[in-house]
Amino acid sequence: SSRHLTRLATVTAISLSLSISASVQARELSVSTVLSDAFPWGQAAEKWADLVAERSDGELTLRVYPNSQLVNGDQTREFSAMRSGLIDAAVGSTINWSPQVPELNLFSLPFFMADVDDVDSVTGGTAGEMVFDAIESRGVVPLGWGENGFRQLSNSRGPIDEPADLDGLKIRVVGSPLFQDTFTALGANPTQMSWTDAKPALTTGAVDGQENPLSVFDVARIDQVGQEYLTLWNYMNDPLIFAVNQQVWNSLSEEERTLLRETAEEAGAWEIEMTREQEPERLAAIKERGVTVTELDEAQHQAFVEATESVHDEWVPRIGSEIVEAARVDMHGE
Ligand code: X2X
Repeated sequence: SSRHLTRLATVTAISLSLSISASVQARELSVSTVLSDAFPWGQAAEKWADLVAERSDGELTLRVYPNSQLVNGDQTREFSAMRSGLIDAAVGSTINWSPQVPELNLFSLPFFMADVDDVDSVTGGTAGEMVFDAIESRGVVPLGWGENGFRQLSNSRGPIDEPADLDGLKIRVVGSPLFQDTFTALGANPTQMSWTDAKPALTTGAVDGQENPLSVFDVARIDQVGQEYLTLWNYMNDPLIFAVNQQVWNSLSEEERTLLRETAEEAGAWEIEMTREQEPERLAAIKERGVTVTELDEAQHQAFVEATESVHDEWVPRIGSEIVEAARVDMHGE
């Protein structure tokens, strides 16, 4: 009957408008990462997305865009893109954001943090708070920490256990000026390039070496592009930071903010633990594939420390001596 049809139309209209308003309310945020979920880094972002989807009943979702694709492969533009709102959020490396947030160079100071206890003392201490304030003052809201890991040195030429071994070696470094200075101080010939360009450059032999955490070396099979020598020198740790654009943050409800922060902290803690737990197996796998692994004794370590002291002289003022001092106190006490 026509009455029946009218009712049907009304019901349809109501359910249509309900689903439209639901889809307007359900919000998807883009999350940028440099590495995919083949790596702990990408897995950290996916974990964050899973936790958010679960606990928001799908009302708020995160969509992860790996391989720096939202910044056309240029990872040093990730922070600017997040600040300007081109991307909503990111799980990013302190190295890649340091061109815009100089305080983040704290973590790249060579041989400043010796082990994971030092890292945790800094990220969980006063210096960590100061670093988060520095990020926030530049229009991005930091939520939690993750970890890419301690960065180790590999090359195709031979074992490296003293600075002289780096003499004239072409080393791919990330696009952050501090790394240029560190490898220049060591007598190497550093070349800045994105991760996207790094593997081809290693493959063709355009560069002799690179530096990255064990997880990256292992998953990306860096040994298969001729990097047969690996020096474990723990010269710096590369923390990851979960963060959101300020305007996006302001537009969220109090409940959504709490959800995003708690899930970022949880995903970060989960990824840090996993990354650290996996390192021994990764090292064993790398050795198994025939890579010559060099460890430094105390005197050899000291020679690298001394060779890079000029980098501290140059960079502590740019980072801010207050933050560097706070980090020292966080690690070693007053
Ligand atoms: O480019 C690198 O070496 C990487 C993947 O480790 C970073 O993004 C810092």
